[in-house]
Amino acid sequence: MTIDNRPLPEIFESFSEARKNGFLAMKKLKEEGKGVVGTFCTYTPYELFMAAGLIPVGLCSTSDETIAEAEKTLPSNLCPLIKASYGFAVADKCPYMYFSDLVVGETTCDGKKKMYEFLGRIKDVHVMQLPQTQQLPSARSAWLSEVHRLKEFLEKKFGRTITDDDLREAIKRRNQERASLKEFYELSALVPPAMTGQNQLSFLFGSQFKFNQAAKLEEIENTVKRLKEAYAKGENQVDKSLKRIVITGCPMGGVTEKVVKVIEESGGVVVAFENCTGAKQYDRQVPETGDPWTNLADFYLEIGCAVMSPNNNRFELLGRLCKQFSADGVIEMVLTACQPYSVESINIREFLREKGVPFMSLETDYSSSDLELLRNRARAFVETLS
Ligand code: BJ8
Repeated sequence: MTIDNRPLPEIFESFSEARKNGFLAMKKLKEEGKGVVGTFCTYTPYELFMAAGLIPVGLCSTSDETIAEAEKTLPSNLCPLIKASYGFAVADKCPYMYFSDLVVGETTCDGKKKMYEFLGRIKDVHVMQLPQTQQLPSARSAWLSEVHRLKEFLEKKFGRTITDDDLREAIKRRNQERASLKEFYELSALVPPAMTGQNQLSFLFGSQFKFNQAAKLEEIENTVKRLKEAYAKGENQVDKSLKRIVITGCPMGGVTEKVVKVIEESGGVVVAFENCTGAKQYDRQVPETGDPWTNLADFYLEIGCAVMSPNNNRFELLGRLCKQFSADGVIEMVLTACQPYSVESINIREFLREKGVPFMSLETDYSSSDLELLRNRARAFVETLS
């Protein structure tokens, strides 16, 4: 491992700028003849692309720049994530979408799955049929056959063969990355946490736009080491008196970092992200023994997203994070018009009430017009935490 001597703020900067800086790296990879697959969701079995020697990249857009363009086709009362994602594709403003040879989506919420039908008019789109429950054996076998269907599709489209050993190797590599990112964010379980929530979020979000996997792993491990050293020397910048907040709800990144910012300007510090930007992706490992196809399919089906009914796994993870990160409170971010998360919010409130953890749900979109409202609500919530 090489020693990374850059100061910590610079390392964080390298991850927060990763989405922008990754454009050039992606262009180079394309020039080298690599195949690129754009994805939208945590249910996408990432390891399959790695096993096929393809480059996966997240496409979910996180700004309102192209929403007006999307609304020429899609209804305006859709969630901003769906509209922005489609808008960037149709306006040809997302280089990652431009470079993607294929887009893989899943039938998660209704808005997203119907959006893929329109996206299919301008890109090659493969949609995996995701069951909406984890509890039935028929759901497991249906999802496993969807994983096999994707394998066959990739083999045909890219002219590759994906063997069991290729998949085993990819599972191993992705597990290593998950473990190192988990070790990174678990440094915020310390009291005080080893980093701010803004730094944690931009690091986790940025990590998906670093395409050299070995170099990325080394960079994450170096950062963990540097953070531990700084913490041991008492160089930590986070005040012990700040109220510790766990975030739950819809995925974050880009413009929705505003939620973390207002919390951290109001006497709080975000210690953990239960959502798809954080623990939901990195908390567990795909088993490395046994049939790799079944292991992969089962692992992804178990993701605790509100599109599942019932969604016990979200509650299990959230309860565990509250304990591990000594949460003073939980704040949920629900994107406007997201039905799965806004309805499930009622159950989350009841669940946390039983545990004695204060809870607040914030609804927001990709604009900055509600910044003052968010700030006032965050301040009022943090003040109530004892
Ligand atoms: S696994 S959270 S990435 S579906 S916010 S588009 S649910 S209306 S993003 Fe998600 Fe996969 Fe679940 Fe994660 Fe629909 Fe809601 Fe919009 Fe959403």
